[in-house]
Amino acid sequence: MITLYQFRRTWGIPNQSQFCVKLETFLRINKIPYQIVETLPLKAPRGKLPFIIDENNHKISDSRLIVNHLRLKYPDLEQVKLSPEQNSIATAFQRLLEDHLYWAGMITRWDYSESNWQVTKQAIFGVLPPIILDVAAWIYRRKIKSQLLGHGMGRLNHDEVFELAKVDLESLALFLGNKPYFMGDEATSLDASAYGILVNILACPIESPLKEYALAQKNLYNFCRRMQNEFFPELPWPADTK
Ligand SMILES: N[C@@H](CCC(=O)N[C@@H](CS)C(=O)NCC(=O)O)C(=O)O
Repeated sequence: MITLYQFRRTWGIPNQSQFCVKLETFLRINKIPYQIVETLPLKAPRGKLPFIIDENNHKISDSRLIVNHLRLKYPDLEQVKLSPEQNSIATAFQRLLEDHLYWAGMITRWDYSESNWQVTKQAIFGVLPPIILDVAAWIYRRKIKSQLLGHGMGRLNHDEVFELAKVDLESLALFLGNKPYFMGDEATSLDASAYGILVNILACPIESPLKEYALAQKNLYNFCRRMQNEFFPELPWPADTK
């Protein structure tokens, strides 16, 4: 059985890591059995979560490469067989989500406000003893801020970040429209990715104009709630529990 290494569950959503939600959702869409080991990225092969150890004891990291590996291994994965054109659209949206909107979300957690940072700090490092917690969180925050500068998103002011991210959200909302899933009637890896990034913006306790704008896109909100109810029925939708 596949072993999935990821952060512990938090906030009533599958994971506070967008990519861990993505991969676990992909496994569930495709009904691939797995077991979870909770860990921190320090122990990950590329210093990032998630990663897996497969049935043959191969360690594979990066959700994109893990998905590719699983697709080769199980050729019948995902109920939907997309056309080449649909595939190219799905790839472009996946990149928008994972390589652009994701970073705007990271700004809200690590840089935007002190209160968001405190919530983030507890969610990630709360498993550590108090003295180690503060030091680890300080070192990590510096590391993530330098990643934000490296990506370029961290060189913009917050208003500029949110303006750009709003266009991402608008594009996603327009493309989803009234469809149940992004590519039609059945869930694909794009839905796993979209749910992973979006649920971590609109259903977690990180307050910002980005969250407000995402919540205002009703179809994106309903999409996330539907995905969670369908693929993580054991986790009641956070907004319904208030
Ligand atoms: N491209 C990677 C991204 C994974 C990633 O960024 N994971 C974050 C958590 S959401 C992480 O572990 N970051 C730790 C770090 O950068 O030090 C994937 O698709 O798996």
